[in-house]
Amino acid sequence: MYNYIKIEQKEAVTVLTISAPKSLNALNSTVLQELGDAVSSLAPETRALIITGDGEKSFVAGADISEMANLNVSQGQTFGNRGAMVFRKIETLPIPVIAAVNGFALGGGCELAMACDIRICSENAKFGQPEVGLGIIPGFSGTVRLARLVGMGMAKQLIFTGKAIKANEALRIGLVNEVVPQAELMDKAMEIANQIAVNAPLAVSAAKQCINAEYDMYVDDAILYENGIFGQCFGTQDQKNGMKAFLNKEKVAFEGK
Ligand code: CO8
Repeated sequence: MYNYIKIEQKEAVTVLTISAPKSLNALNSTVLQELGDAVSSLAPETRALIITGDGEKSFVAGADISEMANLNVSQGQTFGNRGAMVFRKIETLPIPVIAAVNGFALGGGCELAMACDIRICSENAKFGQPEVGLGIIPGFSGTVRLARLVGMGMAKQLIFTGKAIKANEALRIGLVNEVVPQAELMDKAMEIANQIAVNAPLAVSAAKQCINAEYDMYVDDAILYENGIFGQCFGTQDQKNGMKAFLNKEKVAFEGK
């Protein structure tokens, strides 16, 4: 169905693999289009999405440099916007998204990982924003998200120098949550996804919506926003079933209602 995207459904978890091996999974327009289509048509039973790259060398080696080389100003903006919109779609999906970073996450690859909710990586992973060495800036929202994740000073150093960092440094600065051996990467991603998938889906989704929306709000507005969504949880069957099961010392299978 797709040329560059592989989809595997493992019960409530979808694994999406970007596969453009000739260019280390670089993002050309078609890959971006397919990525956007794939995340828009996930199976309805999906409660967590894992995004990874094909092979053991690269997650995504960036936007496709051969496609960008001859763009003019407006074409550059169009290309940047295409990636930015797909990544925003991922960031605002109603389910959690885990990036399982299996190698190079450079430029658009690092930006894709940052649009995911949770990042784990293999020991051989490398992260960086090398764009200024190509005469451009991060254009898939890297200047927006990197500072929010690792702080302004570290983000500026990474973007101004263009230097890549290893997995353990990414862990130290908070760019990834966990580093594991390559052979354990997908098991670890599945473990986290399954821990999410057993919880009440509407509540998980509401929590994601709150964390995303409240991050940039004035604290009193954020507290009010959370309160509104918290109250709505009590209108769900999952809340009734979850609390009843706890009080009766039973297990609950949430229905997402
Ligand atoms: N685009 C296109 N092709 C690529 C890319 C890429 N980003 N990365 C690797 N490739 C290709 C190589 O050209 C090579 O192709 P070929 O075999 O035909 O020569 C193949 O993949 C294998 O790559 P290497 O031989 O270079 O493999 P190495 O192991 O020697 O090096 C590296 C691996 C370090 C990852 C190296 O390939 C590299 O530096 N790649 C480029 C990394 C980079 O600069 N990424 C950022 C790109 S810019 C970007 O992402 C901006 C995002 C925002 C865009 C906004 C638009 C306006």
